[in-house]
Amino acid sequence: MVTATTLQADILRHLSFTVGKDPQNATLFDWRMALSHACRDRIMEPWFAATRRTWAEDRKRVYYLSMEFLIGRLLEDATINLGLHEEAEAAMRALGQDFRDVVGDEPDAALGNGGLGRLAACFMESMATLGCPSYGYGIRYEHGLFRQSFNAGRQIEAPETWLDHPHPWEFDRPEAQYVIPFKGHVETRNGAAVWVPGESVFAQAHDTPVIGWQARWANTLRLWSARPTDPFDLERFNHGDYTAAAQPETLARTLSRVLYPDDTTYQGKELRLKQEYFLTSAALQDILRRYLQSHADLRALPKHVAIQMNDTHPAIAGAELIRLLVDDHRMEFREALHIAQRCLGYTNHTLLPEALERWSTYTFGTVLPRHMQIVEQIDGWHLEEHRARPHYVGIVKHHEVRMGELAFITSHRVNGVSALHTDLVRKNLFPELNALHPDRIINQTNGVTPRRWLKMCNPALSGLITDTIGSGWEADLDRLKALEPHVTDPAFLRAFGEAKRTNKVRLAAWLQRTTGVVVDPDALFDVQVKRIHEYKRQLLNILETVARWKAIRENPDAGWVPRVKIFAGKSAPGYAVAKEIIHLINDVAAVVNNDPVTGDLLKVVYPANYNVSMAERLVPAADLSEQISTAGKEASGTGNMKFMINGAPTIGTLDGANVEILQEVGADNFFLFGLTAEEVVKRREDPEHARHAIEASQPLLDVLQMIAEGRFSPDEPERYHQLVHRVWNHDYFLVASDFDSYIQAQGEVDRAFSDRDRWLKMAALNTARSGYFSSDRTIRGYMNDIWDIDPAI
Ligand code: 26V
Repeated sequence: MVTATTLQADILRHLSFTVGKDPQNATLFDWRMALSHACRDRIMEPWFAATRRTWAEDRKRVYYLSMEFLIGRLLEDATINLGLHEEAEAAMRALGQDFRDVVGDEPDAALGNGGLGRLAACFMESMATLGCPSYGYGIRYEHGLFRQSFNAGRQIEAPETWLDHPHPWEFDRPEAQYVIPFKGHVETRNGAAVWVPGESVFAQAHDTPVIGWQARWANTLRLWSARPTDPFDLERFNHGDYTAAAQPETLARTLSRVLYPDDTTYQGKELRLKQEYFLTSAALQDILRRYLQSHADLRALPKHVAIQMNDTHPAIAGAELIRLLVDDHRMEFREALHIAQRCLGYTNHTLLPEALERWSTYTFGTVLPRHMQIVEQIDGWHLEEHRARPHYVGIVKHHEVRMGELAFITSHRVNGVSALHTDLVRKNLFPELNALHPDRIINQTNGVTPRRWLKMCNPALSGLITDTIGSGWEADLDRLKALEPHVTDPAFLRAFGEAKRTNKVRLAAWLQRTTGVVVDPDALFDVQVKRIHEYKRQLLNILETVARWKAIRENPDAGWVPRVKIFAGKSAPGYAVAKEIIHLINDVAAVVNNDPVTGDLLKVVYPANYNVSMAERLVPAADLSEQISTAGKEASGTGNMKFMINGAPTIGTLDGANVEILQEVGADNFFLFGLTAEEVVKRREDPEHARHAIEASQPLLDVLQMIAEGRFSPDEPERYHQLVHRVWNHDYFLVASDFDSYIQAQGEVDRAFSDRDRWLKMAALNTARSGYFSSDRTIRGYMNDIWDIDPAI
């Protein structure tokens, strides 16, 4: 039994003996380290026990390969899953510290760009909760996603430095170290291929335990850092060539230095390919070493090992596993390929053509000469197996290696991340491969962990839920259904509204501290937070904001519902159009927020540096969830699920998992608008679609004119000429065509919100019907349909 008193003693012990500080002089950081170590101690026993059981029962393990893990903070999450949250709060209070300040001192581990990386983090937590023996494999980037600030409304990027201070959650594993070769050439010796690398680095492991709900199981997140194989070329140094002498160290230091911050356009950079191979090769060497510790026959590998590729970033895994089996273990190529296929699964996360990875055969063949041969061999084999296949199907085409095709052909399952997306993967992305392998593509709709995204981030609502239906929903989110009978109970609705208001008051105070803008907690909090991308259409939202501003000014006494428009998100540093949209939002905010006519009826806020921790503040305080991508473009979305769980109805298009959200919650509790994916394709056939839509909509004409005239950029009236020109002439994402439908849906939102009981009922039904979107359900799907693993608990 852990009580606040024993925990307090542990904290003080760690403060003295681990941190080396007297309580008299301890800083916030010192207290955080002491508390983190006291919690970490309690993870060790379940962690060792899970590992021991996996070995003893010779259980199959999942290896989740991902270039990104967007973890966020770990301390509070650990206290929640250890069942120590109240004790930790009490202990810190007794020690004269504010628990919120202490957990808030932890920097986010921002080792990811957005949805794909955050999904990997939710999956790790769900696998630990379900007792699915697994390892996450990733890169221990020294610098995660850049820090965003605004200068006169423009995005500025600064390096992120999460490892500046000691990171209490990881264990260095100097004994787990592998050589990762690159470049060089391939020789044939005794009929066998021998890769003679031109350079190499070591991959060294750092392990972070991942504790599941109620500490019943724990897994490992193993992140690799690069180190030089030869620290220093002494001979070159002695000859006076100082730069060349440091070369081995330079390669190693750059390899795991920084996360690529562009998740929108694939660029074909050699360093990125090296990072991908670095992760994949280290992981596979580690997997085979572990397997061979207790098994002799590599042919049984698929019975014991499932390897999941998170998008194509680790798609070299198929070729690498074949290389290890053939070159190091003397297996025949076809047998090796068959084993690789049965081990591997591939998850696709995007249909956007500009984000699909294809390496020039030159870059690929230079960095990975042996893999180039193996890829051609795989391609040749596949052609031979399917002689009837169209000639244009294949991995290597037009001097490019297509990583999607490589991943597909080397896997036994390929999955999309929502029902609609999977459909489009079948029809548009891999139609020929799907025809050849009709059972390979399956759906696994994304989910999010309810421990972090409800229990932890929304104590007000989770308290009410537990008071109403008891506990147990944390690990069985479908139980939220039991809330449904209560949504007609005025007392419950009042309590639901109070919980939301508590969160909104807290957010309002924070917004004032960070942005200086004062907002009314009783206004409708309308939230769009995610990476800035044209297809996500933050532009549509800000155009509606301008239209609303104009309409309020023209008729201030028309009984408007006060709104706070909240935007947050980063643009890829080189994505000029997205940066322009950020600038416009900030410019509109500056004008609107200072307008005495509209006053509290409309505010626009854009707190800088959106990350996991900011999402944990925004999501519980949202009234309305903006999920307004051009239909057919958002693979799934996971933010949409977080808002739904926390009782925010969606205004959205029929895109990604919105389709399933609508299905679960019902049309009365969802503000649907816009063209469908099929209509989008149709609409683009009219080359004048934007012009036609604009000319048919006076509000849109007015808004575009105001922006073009410099109403929001008086210091530089032409600032948005290009942006407006693009809406008129190159509106690929159909902002103009969906504008009127969006305005109408926003009007519906106003009407619904002004009827408080109606709104609260909608909000509560969103929570009650959100059970499907737990990542526990998603992981069960992967375990059944892809990994063939039974839970250990
Ligand atoms: C792509 C690239 C391209 C090359 C360089 C670096 C880089 C890094 C990340 C990506 C991933 C883009 C794909 C992605 O994040 N997809 C999102 O995945 C979510 C989880 O499945 C899903 O909810 C979102 O709808 C989808 O956009």
